[in-house]
Amino acid sequence: MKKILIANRGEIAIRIMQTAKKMGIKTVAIYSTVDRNAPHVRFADEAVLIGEAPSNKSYLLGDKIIEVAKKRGVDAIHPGYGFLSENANFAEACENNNISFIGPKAKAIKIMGSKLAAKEAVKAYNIPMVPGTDEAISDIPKAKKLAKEIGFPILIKASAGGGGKGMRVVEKEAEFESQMDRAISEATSAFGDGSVFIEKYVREPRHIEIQIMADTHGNVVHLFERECSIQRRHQKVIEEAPSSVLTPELRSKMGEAAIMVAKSCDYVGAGTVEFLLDEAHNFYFLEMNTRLQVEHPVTELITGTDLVALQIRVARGEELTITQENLKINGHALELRVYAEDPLNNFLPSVGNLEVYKIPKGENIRVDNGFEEGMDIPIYYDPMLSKLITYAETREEAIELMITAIQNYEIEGIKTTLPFGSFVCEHDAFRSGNFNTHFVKKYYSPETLRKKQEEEAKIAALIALKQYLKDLKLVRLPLK
Ligand code: MV4
Repeated sequence: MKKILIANRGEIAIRIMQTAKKMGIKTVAIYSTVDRNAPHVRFADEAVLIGEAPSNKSYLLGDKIIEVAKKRGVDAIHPGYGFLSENANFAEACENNNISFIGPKAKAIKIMGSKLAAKEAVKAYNIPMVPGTDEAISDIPKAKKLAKEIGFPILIKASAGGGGKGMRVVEKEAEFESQMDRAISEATSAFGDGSVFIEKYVREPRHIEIQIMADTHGNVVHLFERECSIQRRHQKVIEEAPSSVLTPELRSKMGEAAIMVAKSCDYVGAGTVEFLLDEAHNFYFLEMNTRLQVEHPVTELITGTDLVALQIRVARGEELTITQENLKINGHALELRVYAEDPLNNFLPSVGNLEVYKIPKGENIRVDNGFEEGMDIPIYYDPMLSKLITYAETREEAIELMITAIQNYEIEGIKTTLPFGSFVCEHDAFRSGNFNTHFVKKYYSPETLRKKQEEEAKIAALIALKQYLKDLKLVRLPLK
């Protein structure tokens, strides 16, 4: 593998190119017209304009990207996350054109892209799942009977849904029919597929996912968990590894289950198996993400691995050299996603120019970044600017380092979620480790953030005043 094309932009394109360069592999960037001067374009050995700003006219044009790859003599395509990363047709088209797709086979992407197909695939492997139906259900009286057997509250999910879309909680029997009607029509209009299924609703879950890595020789290892419960409207905010609630026993049980999920679909490459963990610490398989995830760095830090390097080696057909026995957790890592969104104004995307943009530096601070000072934030793509990642021996130290790093991150010209990040990191519930997926809804409001910022401004003013008085005294002292 001498040359790879990165079918992505921003921080993840740069992240992938960094590893490729280290491995002596040439890189080809693609870009849209608004990204002409973007850092990922300059970072690559070659760069090709692919189309207009909207994703469906550039980063989503699979056929055009393959054409470019062929012209440039590319051996493999890394899709990053988002865009074409979980597009089975694209993965297949790459292989049909003799270009290696750095990811799993199309078959695995297809299976895991459908929640019902995923449930079906793992059925024979003894993976714990939330009690529910394992088939699409459109017969409402039949569904109601099943719901009563499962017991309320129940959750209606769209099979084609994802990221929380197409889900409805039903608290009691009386609401069941109307909620089913709504769920089916919503799923039909949103996904063109009205298949829904029902599950017992887990009220206070944590979201814990397991990183796995599989080679083409039948070896599968897990690289432990990431705690991803701190999310807002299904958008992750802070991820960490390890989770403060897993015991070594639970960790290895979940790891084993994740490996089985991977085996159930002949998985190859880096993947993530999502679980819910209930209050009694029972875990349930939810779904599998068949890509390199945004939050992969926290796993890299605690395991001392380079997941992109492993992906590339697996794609070259090499056997994994890491073994389960040799994998150990070392230290604690936190990741804050820094978005160009205003936390005081309903997280509205904040577009504009990065007038000041200075990234914090220091030992055990990693910033996976795709932006630089003076750039405009394009409105066409995900508004994530960077990922601020800290690493330390203990969770407490990693949190302290995160708070300091946020203070040292200088951004002017646009609003960002950095203050929201310090709100979470300073919160007692977060610090105690005792939280679940309801954290943001439960504790966050713009008013609390505004109050916190006012308090801090007051304290800063008091410190300045104290210094001023001290200075005055120094002047006055000789007069006495
Ligand atoms: C659930 C659940 C409770 N009970 N399933 C949300 C996205 C999708 N991946 C699955 N999700 C959930 N499934 C049952 N049976 C609660 C959620 C859920 C959630 C899961 C992970 C992270 C954040 C979440 C926020 C709200 C709901």
